[in-house]
Amino acid sequence: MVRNIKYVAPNLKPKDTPVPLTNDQLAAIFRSYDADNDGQLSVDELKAAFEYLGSHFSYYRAIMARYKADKDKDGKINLSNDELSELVQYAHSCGYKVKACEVANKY
Ligand SMILES: [Ca+2]
Ligand SMILES: [Ca+2]
Repeated sequence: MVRNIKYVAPNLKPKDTPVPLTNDQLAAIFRSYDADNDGQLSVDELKAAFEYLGSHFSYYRAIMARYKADKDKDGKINLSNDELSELVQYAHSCGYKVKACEVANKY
């Protein structure tokens, strides 16, 4: 049974097994999606980031992320203060996984 594979072989971890992203990796990913380099993430930029993370509802995620993380309510996520950590926390709670080799290559 596939379900029990972790129990049967706890050390079996092929390189392409999807792994949860760490907060640091998530932060790096979000920073890289600041397309216009203004130090903030707009909803469109958030949407692109969530698409990269594999979200099927990237627009919804972007809106939710802004709702949760945009503390000063200026409509954008500031990448240089704790709005970014709130955003990372939100993304982390969604449980995105990326193939380990992809993350290693990119971030
Ligand atoms: Ca931006
Ligand atoms: Ca803000």
